[in-house]
Amino acid sequence: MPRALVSLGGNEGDVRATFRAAMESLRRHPQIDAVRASRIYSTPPVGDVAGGSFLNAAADLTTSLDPLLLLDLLQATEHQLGRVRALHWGPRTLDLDLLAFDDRIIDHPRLTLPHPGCWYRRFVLDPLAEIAGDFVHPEKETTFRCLRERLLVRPLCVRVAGGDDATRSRLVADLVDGFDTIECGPWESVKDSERADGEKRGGSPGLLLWLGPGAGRSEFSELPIVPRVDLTAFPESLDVAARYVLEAALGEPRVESSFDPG
Ligand code: A4P
Ligand code: MG
Repeated sequence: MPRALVSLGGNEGDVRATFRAAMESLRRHPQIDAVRASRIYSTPPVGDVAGGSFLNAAADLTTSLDPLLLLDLLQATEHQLGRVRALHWGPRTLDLDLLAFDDRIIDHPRLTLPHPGCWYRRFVLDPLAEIAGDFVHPEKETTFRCLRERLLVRPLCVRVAGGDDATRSRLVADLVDGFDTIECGPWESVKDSERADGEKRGGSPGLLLWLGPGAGRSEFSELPIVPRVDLTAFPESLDVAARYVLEAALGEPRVESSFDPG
């Protein structure tokens, strides 16, 4: 049976009880089997309107549902457990994201797989690595365990590519000012030998932020696959998107509790 990975997040109400109810409802579904849950983590909120700190967890399951039907079920579960979609990225009782479904790559108006943020967000990766560390991210072609470990290096090496010289320099300066656990510079300044060596070692830099152009994407496709993030795909401005990516990659989750089977 196909294997699916799901993330749980929430920062409103009794989130532990909501997570428990969500897990019970997944376990009860006749087309879902073998649900394993991670521990629950307390995580710093990412995003300016996200609200207070979050609890996050992950689930690893097998299912005979197809990906869109599983998404329908996750959304129905969010709804039953009190989720109101008032504000994009706003505070929520429960967010259930489908992170991956076997090795499927899907670009559908309702479903992007793998979930675009799943490989650099510590609030997703820490719980996930605990229960599905060996699962291979189908685009990055490396395991979730490795994707998490790459982000633990301090200072984290961040490179900025694309855009014009002025935008790139301004963003580098802002990020150096805003984050004291990174080492940041333009990608273009990295020597070819250093790049080749880094790629051989599994992909230095830790993160490679792409500023565009958004159309055509030929230069983006030449960047190393593991660390690259296309900031033009975010609805926010480039500097806000960069800040969100770094907050998500650097924010340290803390184990809060074991999943209480209820
Ligand atoms: N959608 C597309 N692909 C997927 C997928 N793989 N899984 C569509 C789930 N949904 C997917 O989602 C918006 C639309 O995405 C849906 O209509 C669905 O068809 P949503 O759940 O309604 O809205 P959202 O959750 O506000 O937006 P989004 O983009 O999913 O936000 P994220 O990525 O979930 O981030 N900080 C901490 N510490 N912990 C968190 O959990 N979460 C967020 C929200 C921000 N900050 C956080 C956390
Ligand atoms: Mg969501």
